[in-house]
Amino acid sequence: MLSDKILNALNKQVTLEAESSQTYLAMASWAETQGMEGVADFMYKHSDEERAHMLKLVRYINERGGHAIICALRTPSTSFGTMKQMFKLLLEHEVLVSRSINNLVEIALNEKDHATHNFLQWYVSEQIEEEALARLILDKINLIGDEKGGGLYLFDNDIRNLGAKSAVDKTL
Ligand code: OFO
Repeated sequence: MLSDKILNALNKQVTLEAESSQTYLAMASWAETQGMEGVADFMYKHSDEERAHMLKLVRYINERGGHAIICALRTPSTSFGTMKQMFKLLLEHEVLVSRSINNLVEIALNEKDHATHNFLQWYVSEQIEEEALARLILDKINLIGDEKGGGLYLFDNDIRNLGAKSAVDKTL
């Protein structure tokens, strides 16, 4: 059985992962309208991944005798300025998610819920990867400089491959 404290915290994480998926879907759609097909592909995949993170939590909560609650979500922005601004937002969001996961781990420890603590380790590793990937992308954007012309075209292609590569990595 899950304690009320753990159940509430896990349900908050369900909403946060769903909001991540929704936000990244909005970013994908915006990038597509900017002609950035590689970035759009990458963000569509990223949005799917966040939905998978949410589902994993939903299934775990119910398996442990709790009730996973599906809530209404905040409406994400419709445009994101420049690619650099968009990926900066993405990194900030991932840092926020990491903080939330760390907080959950702490609650699980305080409640002596070792099963949940063990379950959350997957999210701890995932957050290391997600933050590193967002930082890598920002480094690439900084290398382009003014975000105009050929550099942006190459960046778009590069990100598409990065998405494909990270999807392969995750099956290993
Ligand atoms: Fe679910 O890892 Fe990103 O937010």
